[in-house]
Amino acid sequence: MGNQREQLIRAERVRELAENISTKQFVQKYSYGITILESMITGYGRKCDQRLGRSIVDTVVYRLKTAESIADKLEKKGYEISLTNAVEQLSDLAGIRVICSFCDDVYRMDEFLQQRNDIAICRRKDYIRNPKESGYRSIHLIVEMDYPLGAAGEKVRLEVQIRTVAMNYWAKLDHQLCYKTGGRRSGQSIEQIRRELRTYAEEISGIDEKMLNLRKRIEEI
Ligand code: 0O2
Repeated sequence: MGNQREQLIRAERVRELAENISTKQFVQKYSYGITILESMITGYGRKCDQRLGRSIVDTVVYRLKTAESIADKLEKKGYEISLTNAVEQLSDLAGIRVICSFCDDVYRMDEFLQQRNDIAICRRKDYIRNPKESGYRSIHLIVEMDYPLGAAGEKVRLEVQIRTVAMNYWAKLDHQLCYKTGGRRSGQSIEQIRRELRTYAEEISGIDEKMLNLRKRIEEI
C-alpha cells in the first residue's frame, strides 16, 4: 500500500518536472547552449578538415534529458525529484556528444574546447586514460557559458562527451544493457555480459590504437 502511494507521489513529481522542463523558457535556455557549442565544434571540425585534409568529426549528436531520466539520476544521487534539484545538482540536462574518427582527434577537440575563452570548463574527466570499471571510455567536459537571454549574469551549463566511433559503438550497447537491467547489478547472464563487454572495451581500445598507427603510416607515404 505504502509502495503504491510512493509510486503515485513519484509519478506526480515526474509529471510536474516534465511540465517544467517543457516550458519555452527552459527549452530556449538549454537549446541556446547546444546551438552555440555545436557551432563551435562543427566550425573547428571544418577548420581541421581543411588543414588535415580529412574529417576529424564523424557526428555530433545532442539531447535534452527527459524527465524520467532526470528523475532516475536525482534518485540515484539521493535527491528529491524537483526542477530546482535538477538544475542545481545535474550538469547534463543538456548534452552534446562529439564522435570523432580517431583517438588523437578526440584530444584535439578536447584541447580546442579547453582553450576557448568564451566558455568555462567546470569539470573534466578523462575516461580514456582512466576508463570506468565497466570499460566505458570517453572524455567528459562540464561546460558553462553566459546566457545573454536570461537574467544578468545567468549561465547555462552543459555536458560534452567526446569519444571515437568505436568507443561510441561500445557505449551504445553498454547503455542498452544498463537500460534493460534497470540498474540491476546481479544475475548470472548479466554478469557474463558485463564481463564480455569489459573484454571487448579493451579489444576496441586496441583496435583504435592500431587504426591510428595505420593512419599515421598512410599519411607518411
Ligand atoms: P544518458 O541517457 O546518456 O543521459 P560523476 O559520476 O557525475 O562524477 P560522470 O561519469 O561524468 O561523473 O557522470 P555520470 O553522471 O556518471 O555519467 C554521465 C553520462 O556519461 C551518462 O549519462 C552516460 O551518458 C555516460 N556514461 C557514464 N558512465 C557510463 C558507462 O559506464 N556506460 C555508458 N554507456 N555510459 C556512461 P546518463 O545520465 O547515465 O544517461
